[in-house]
Amino acid sequence: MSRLFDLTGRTALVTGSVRGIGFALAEGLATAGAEVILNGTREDTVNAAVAKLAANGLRVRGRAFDVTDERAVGEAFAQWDRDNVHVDILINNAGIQFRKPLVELELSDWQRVIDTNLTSAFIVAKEAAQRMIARRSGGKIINIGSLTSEGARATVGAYTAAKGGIRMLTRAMSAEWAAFDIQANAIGPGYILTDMNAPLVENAEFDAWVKSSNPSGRWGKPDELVGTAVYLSSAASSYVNGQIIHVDGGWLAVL
Ligand code: GCO
Repeated sequence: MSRLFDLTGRTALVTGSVRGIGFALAEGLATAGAEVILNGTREDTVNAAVAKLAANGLRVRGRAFDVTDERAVGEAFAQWDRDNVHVDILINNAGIQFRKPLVELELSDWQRVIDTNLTSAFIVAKEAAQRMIARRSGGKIINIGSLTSEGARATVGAYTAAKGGIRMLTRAMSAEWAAFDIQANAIGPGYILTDMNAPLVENAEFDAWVKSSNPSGRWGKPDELVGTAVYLSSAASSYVNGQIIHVDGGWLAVL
């Protein structure tokens, strides 16, 4: 049974993995046996995250690049081609949040959120899938969605549009890539204790809303997403495609 979830011999790229959910997923996949490539926009924070996991004996490497920059993404994959490093598992986790009512939102801020949270998933997955198809190796693509992939919250309109797009882009990926034994799925985190959400946790009213809106009565922790990520990265999900698995304490299951 354990072989079913064993990622030994696989290489995983986790975008936006120097902290928070991405870092937890990188650590979890490495613990499950994968060699993991960490990513962020800054070399110093990527190196620090790599050092932290390597100190625990995990097989990790890092590369700093902007996932919204098509050229930088192409250069990263070209370098891995030269190094004979093949991405078998891609977790499109990179994302930002920008909270402002739509009527006040600058187009530049809208575009930045869409580029980082949605377009980057296309850019990076395209490079990865091209190689998976050419190698005839199959592969795993896991996009990070959200509660806002299913429902909207006021003041996070760009994020909601992007995460709704992630839900449907995941289905589009499975429509085109399942025939090549590439399983594309998504994980929808609930409200998770991360730096991005710190302002919300510290807001007593919002904190109470989160706790009263899901039957678990609490915020989730980044490492509570690891099991689903390992499942979707492993042979255990070889016939699962185009799905979004919500890890939300039951939020979306109840009235
Ligand atoms: C917000 C939060 C949300 C959560 C998450 C919920 O401002 O509402 O940042 O976006 O982080 O996406 O699934």
